[in-house]
Amino acid sequence: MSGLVVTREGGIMRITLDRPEKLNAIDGEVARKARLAFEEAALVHDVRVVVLTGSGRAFCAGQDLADPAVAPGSDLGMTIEHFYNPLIRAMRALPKPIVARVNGVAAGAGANLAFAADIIVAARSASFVESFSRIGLLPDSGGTWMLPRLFGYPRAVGLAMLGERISAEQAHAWGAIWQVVDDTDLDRACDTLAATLAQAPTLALGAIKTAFEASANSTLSAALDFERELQRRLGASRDYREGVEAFAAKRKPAFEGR
Ligand code: LHQ
Repeated sequence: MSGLVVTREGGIMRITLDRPEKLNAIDGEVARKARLAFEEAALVHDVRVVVLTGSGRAFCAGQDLADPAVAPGSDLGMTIEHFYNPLIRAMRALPKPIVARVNGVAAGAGANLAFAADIIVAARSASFVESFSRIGLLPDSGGTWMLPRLFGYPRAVGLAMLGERISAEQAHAWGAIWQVVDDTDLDRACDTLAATLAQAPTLALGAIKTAFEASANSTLSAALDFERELQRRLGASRDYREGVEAFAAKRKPAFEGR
């Protein structure tokens, strides 16, 4: 697929933004294909983790600013409604873990795509920039929701208003990403992580994601109720049975994601 490469192997779906000459800037078509890939990941049992990354020196430079669809005066709301919002919704609704392998700069919607993943691993040379305010926009693709949660209000509003680029190390020091690794270790770190997640009890991981999402706007009491219902379902899963049996037998569990 032009602009996007999707592969599947060993329980892992890899989605690679692939327009390196434009730092993997995306347009509506690439966003649509990425959304379809996440929807496919939700439906296919054999996919137990998704790794999102970019080819070349960048992760993603956000919307392709040369795309006529976003020329000044055009209806940006339409582009967002048709392409970006469905993509972010598909990522957050996927009941399976998403690893962002941030191999280089992540700018604008590209940064917020990374932040919409569950586990963010960045190369030491990578960076994040909420570049929207530099061109007279506000952070979209979930940025206004995600940034205060990941960074806390003071840093989120600073990032959004100033549009300054921060290093992967800074993002890690601020607690917004899982891990920063040397560039040469990025593949090893992400492959290990993806392999671990691909053998994890997928239903439980999906429930964690669903419950965290729901808790963002709920009371503790409502979260307790929700946990009860999700745990009830997980208690009936094959993986719970396997987990308990493996624990008793002092062996490694072989989870199937069922
Ligand atoms: C690009 C881009 C790019 C095209 C680099 N487009 N060519 C959603 C939908 C609706 C409305 C609007 O908004 C959105 C969401 C958004 O994402 S809005 C925000 C869009 N993104 C940006 O504003 C980021 C623009 N890019 C940059 O600030 C820099 O390029 C970064 C910080 C990403 C990287 O800087 P450098 O490493 O110095 O690289 P560079 O600037 O030299 O870029 C390399 C090439 O990539 C260059 O092309 P050229 O032909 O001169 O080599 C750039 O024009 C091209 N490029 N981003 N978004």
